[in-house]
Amino acid sequence: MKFIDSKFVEKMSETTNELYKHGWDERNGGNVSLRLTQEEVDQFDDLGKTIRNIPIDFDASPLAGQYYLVTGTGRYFKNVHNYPERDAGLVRITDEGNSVDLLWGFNDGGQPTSEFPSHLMTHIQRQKIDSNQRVVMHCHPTNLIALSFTHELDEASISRLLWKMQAESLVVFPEGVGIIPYMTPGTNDIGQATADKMSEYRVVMWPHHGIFACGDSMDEVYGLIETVEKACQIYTTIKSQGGNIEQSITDDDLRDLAKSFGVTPNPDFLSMDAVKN
Ligand code: 2HA
Ligand code: ZN
Repeated sequence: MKFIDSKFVEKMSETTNELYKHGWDERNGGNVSLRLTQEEVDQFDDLGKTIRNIPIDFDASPLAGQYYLVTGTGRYFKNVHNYPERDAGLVRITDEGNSVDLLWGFNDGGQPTSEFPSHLMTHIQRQKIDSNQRVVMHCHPTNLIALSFTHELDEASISRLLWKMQAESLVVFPEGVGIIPYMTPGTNDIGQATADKMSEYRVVMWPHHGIFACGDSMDEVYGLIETVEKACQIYTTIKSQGGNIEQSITDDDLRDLAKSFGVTPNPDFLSMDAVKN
């Protein structure tokens, strides 16, 4: 079987297209990486040899030997589903961790996303917590970015706000939303700051820029971003309806939700002491 016909390329194509259609990845905005296992890679006849080696300028040696299907730098998400072999690539992290071997894709000379440091640093961090960690996704959701201008950049305050915008929020991101300061994209510094937050969160807000999220599957991470952005959109809509909140989800309601769905809310943002019986 050829890799181009795989479910991995299909899922990458479908997801980047969905992200584009939501308006969260204008021009070349956004990037996705998906880890594949050795067994998965071994199924394909055409992944035998290295096409070329691509240097990276940070130490990815904790991921040595791992495989990542990743979108390319400068590529437009509106195009990936038509040109996956040009706009995405499958790479293997070399043993030294300072470069990747290209096994498939980037067939016009392309390279992994400019946010590859943030992706790989996040993979390193999350694999310490969750051995099933596979996906990192970055995009530019409109309402979340808007919120980073109008709301104080406080993790407790924004997490509690988003939990109260819809019943689903607390169940999908009980740990809340991490926030880093505004930082220059594409740098190792933003990568390290993001990865540090990923020790506690699966979603990190990049103020005035977008969102970084991670998890075990494409659908799960996409769904996480969708749920956060939906909560932000409801907040935008409330403000555009005049902003008066006549009634809302209370802290007791959040505690009941947590109990009912068996999730543990971040204790810094919601105490479970007062659970109603
Ligand atoms: O890939 O979104 O943050 C383009 C970006 C950079
Ligand atoms: Zn971006």
